[in-house]
Amino acid sequence: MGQAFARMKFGVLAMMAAVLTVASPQMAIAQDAAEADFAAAAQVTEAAAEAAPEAGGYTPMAPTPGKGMPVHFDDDPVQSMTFQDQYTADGAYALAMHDWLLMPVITAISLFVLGLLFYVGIRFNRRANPVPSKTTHNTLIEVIWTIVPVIILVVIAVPSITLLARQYETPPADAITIKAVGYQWYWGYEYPDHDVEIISNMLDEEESQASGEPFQLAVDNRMVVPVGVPLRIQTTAADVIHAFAVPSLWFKQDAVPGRLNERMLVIDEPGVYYGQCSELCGALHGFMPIAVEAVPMEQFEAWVATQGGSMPSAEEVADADAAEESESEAEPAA
Ligand SMILES: [Cu+2]
Repeated sequence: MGQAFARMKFGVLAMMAAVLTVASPQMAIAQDAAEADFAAAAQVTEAAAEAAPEAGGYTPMAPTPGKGMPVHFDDDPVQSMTFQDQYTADGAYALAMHDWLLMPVITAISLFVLGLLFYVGIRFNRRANPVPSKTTHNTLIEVIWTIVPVIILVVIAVPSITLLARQYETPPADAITIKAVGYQWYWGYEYPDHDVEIISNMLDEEESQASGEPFQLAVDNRMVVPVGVPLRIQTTAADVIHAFAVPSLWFKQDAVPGRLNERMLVIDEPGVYYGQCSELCGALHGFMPIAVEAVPMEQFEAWVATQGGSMPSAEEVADADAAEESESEAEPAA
């Protein structure tokens, strides 16, 4: 029995190792990307942008193929089945946790249990083992199968709770506020600090092809934000529940009528990041995409100017800081 157990352990370990090396780490929903040739179309857009720069120094950024958008199975089968590349610190943390902790643990446990099933079926069937053992207790095995799962759960819980806490981090007082409002069936973006309000509708197939963007993700007016600084993203809705979700920014938050949800977002690098409404909200739920364009601060200022808004003055920012401080001072008394 001891020998057989040792042999089985070796077999299971070898199988685990084999599968771990081949296993594709991720399974996620692959969205159907547009069929247009992004690369060619993007070049056209860039050329057009260079030829006719808009007043104020802002020109819409051409999306980078494969960045901030789903990848088609035909282009890259593996990438099309995984999470999108991440462009926020939280996203990178979560993706690493998935790739290097959760998938290996899940794979190992599944293979271990599968191996045990095979072992029992082969070694202890009626023919191979006509006189079954009457063992009812084995203290050592019982201690192991209690302690090992506890250790596995603790090992998962620590980074998991860390990630949860990071996602609840409150934005600093000087974060730029953007309120995303879900409507049936489009998004509105309000910038209360800048007096800007835009409405964002999906482009139709010809329009998105012309602008070199993926159809059903491209919009007429993007949510333009500065890169590398904290953003206070607030979500709400005007009619039914929507959800503001951008996979490559690790951001998904319900937009609920009569309620203001808030989460901090810091985007690592400039780019166009696409998302979709992610709460069934009616007939055109699938046709209210989100496009976030992260640009350097000067570009953002130029964009605000083209929208007829203005950057908040130094006093306004100081006022916001002071208000926040007095609020946090008042809190313990209340
Ligand atoms: Cu919706």
